Amino acid sequence: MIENSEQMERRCGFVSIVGRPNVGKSTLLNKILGQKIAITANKPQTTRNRVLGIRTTETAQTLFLDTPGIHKARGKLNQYMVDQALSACSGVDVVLLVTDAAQPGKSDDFILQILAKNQIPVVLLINKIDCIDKAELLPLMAHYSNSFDFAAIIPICAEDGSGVEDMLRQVEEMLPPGPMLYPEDAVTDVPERFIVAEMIREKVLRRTRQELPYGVAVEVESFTERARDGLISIQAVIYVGRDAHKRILVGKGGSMIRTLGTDARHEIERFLDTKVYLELFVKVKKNWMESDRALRELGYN
Ligand SMILES: Nc1nc2c(ncn2[C@@H]2O[C@H](COP(=O)(O)OP(=O)(O)OP(=O)(O)O)[C@@H](O)[C@H]2O)c(=O)[nH]1
Ligand SMILES: [Mg+2]
Repeated sequence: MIENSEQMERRCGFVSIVGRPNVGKSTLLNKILGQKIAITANKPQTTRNRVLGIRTTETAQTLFLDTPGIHKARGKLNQYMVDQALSACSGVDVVLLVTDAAQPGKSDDFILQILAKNQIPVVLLINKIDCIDKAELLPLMAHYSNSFDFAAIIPICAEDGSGVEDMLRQVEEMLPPGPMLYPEDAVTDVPERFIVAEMIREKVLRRTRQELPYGVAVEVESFTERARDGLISIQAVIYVGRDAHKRILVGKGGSMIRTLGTDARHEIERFLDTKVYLELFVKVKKNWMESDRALRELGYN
């Protein structure tokens, strides 16, 4: 009997996903969960908040924290983002440090110095291995193992999932035994409204260039379900810091905002698994990224 109940006990713990911007942290979280809850884009500084992703199996409940990319922060919004990431480097059971196989030259030394102080096991994930020759991998792994005492070094491709199952097994074994902290079917603790706002921001990120994407914030103002047919009606505001950015986002005769609306609606419908009516507005909040008050209002505090 005792042996049986011991076998039944799951492991449970927190695992942070950290690394430089754009290395594939959020792509990895979505792959782990088999569902998209974190937005991704081929631009640095996509993620701005910590996002919890919960994976429950027969043997463990692993609580993953996706974090913003760690970089030299200039400005208040960026400082908030880096603080979010750094605070996830302590008080957790395992840290996953994600790097980009194709850009190994860019140093992770700053992050490693912080991790070295915290005495938490660090697993190095060399991501985007689809972008390099197989022959380059072993020297790369050797280079990393000389630079830090990693608990493991695992090559992965977050996009197609190669190596991810193997990594999950290894990470599970590093967690302490303990009761589950979330219901078995929970995937995240962030509200649907937040994910919807993020999905709209993702579409802006993917359709715009230069400094515009970094000056965008999205707020869902209303989110209501129609009793008759379950259609969800969403009104959201896209905030920009400058008049010129508003003109770009609205586009000629409203063409850009219509495209963004269609892109976002498709994604939100997939996420909520129902028909959605989406209305987008663009408003200027002058230089909001440097205003403590505006940052607070937009949830960056
Ligand atoms: N080729 C390839 N591309 C990948 C892989 N994983 C992620 N990417 C791409 O890398 C880009 C950045 O991915 P994200 O998941 O947004 O990166 P991130 O580390 O969360 O970025 P920040 O939130 O800005 O810190 C996206 O264009 C992804 O599609 C991979 O395994 N292979
Ligand atoms: Mg991200």
